[in-house]
Amino acid sequence: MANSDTAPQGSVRDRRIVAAQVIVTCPGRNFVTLKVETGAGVVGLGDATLNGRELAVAAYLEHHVVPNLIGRDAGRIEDLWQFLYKGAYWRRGPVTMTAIAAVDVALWDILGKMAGLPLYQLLGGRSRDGVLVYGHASGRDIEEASADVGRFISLGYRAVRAQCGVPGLAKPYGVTRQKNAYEPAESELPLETEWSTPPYLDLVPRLFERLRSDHGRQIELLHDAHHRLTPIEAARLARDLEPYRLFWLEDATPAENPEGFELIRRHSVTPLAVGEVFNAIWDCRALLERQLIDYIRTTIVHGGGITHLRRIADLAALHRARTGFHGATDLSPVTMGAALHFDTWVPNFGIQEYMQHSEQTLEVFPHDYVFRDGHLHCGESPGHGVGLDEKLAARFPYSPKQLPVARLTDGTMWDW
Ligand code: EZ4
Ligand code: CO
Repeated sequence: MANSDTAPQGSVRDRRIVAAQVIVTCPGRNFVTLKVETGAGVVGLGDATLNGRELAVAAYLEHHVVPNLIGRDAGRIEDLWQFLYKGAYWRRGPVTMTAIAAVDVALWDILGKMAGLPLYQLLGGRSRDGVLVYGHASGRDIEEASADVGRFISLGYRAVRAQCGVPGLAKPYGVTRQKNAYEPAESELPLETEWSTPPYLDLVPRLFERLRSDHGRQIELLHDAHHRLTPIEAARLARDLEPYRLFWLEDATPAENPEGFELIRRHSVTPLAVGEVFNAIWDCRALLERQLIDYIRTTIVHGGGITHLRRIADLAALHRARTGFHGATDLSPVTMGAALHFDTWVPNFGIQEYMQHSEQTLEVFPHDYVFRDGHLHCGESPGHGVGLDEKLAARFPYSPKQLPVARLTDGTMWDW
């Protein structure tokens, strides 16, 4: 029944899914990719990477999703989404929603290739010329962080996230020791890092005071508190940062409890961004409906794919919130490609995070998006425009890595 509208087996219009394969590769960091193929030989790719928990999604796909795909019509994107979401009975959660996203993105990719159209065109066409992105600057101290922001500006960036070492704390979030981009998942078992809020709250306003004085009022500046503050501490930081006009303050406090954001709102007009660890519209709902955030960060790979993100973006639009998709290096270039098409179309676009992948990663994932004048531009090739060099991928076997944990200086487990 589900396949009654597909063309004869093997014909050029045969949309039946004949194969689906999970490919795990580690070109510098781990990525999980789902490759779906139709009877007509059209191939679509979806990202299924969940940092530090990669094999859980790979197993979910291999054992519980792929057997359900074979023989189904790849053109029934909505119905397959509903089948995987409702049919599992066990709804939501990062593993399930990442697996659903991988299928969904692969099917949109196939649709684009069948139609001979870039994904943004299928969504409703172009709403803007390019996608404003922000890069990640960091430094061990304020001096270094400011120099790094300057480096991004000289590369053409119009928006930069700034993170900075905290005196007395080894390995704070977001600060890289090497020249390459910050990669938090660096050891097989979680690295134990130390956290203390008072010196951080003292430092961050001074960092942004310095950034405004060094780089002027035009550059957009962002900061990620990475869930480490209590609501009242977050309120104080948001208020202290007001003179420096941040584009946003991200993940100021854990968002399981939306009431925490009411406290922040009561005290500050610094724009707030939340949602990179969300995976469904239900996680976003209270924060959006109660006007508690300005940017929603839930992205395609962890939020059930394009089909579900459209709904989240529409809900955000009702409340004048805009998108600001997560774009760390632990989301593969496949997600970046799909996200850029979405960003090019979505009416309530805000900004896109852009942490550049390593050369090795980019070689494994040939792509057609380009960076120019502070913006990323999706390509015009059919689908999302990102491929996978399987031969090269096979040379980089999976390497187990987990994200760090954080403890207060007395040993108490804290939010990382
Ligand atoms: O720590 O994606 O805004 N970006 C971030 C990221 C997250 C990683 C976790 O896997 O917070 O750097
Ligand atoms: Co973040």
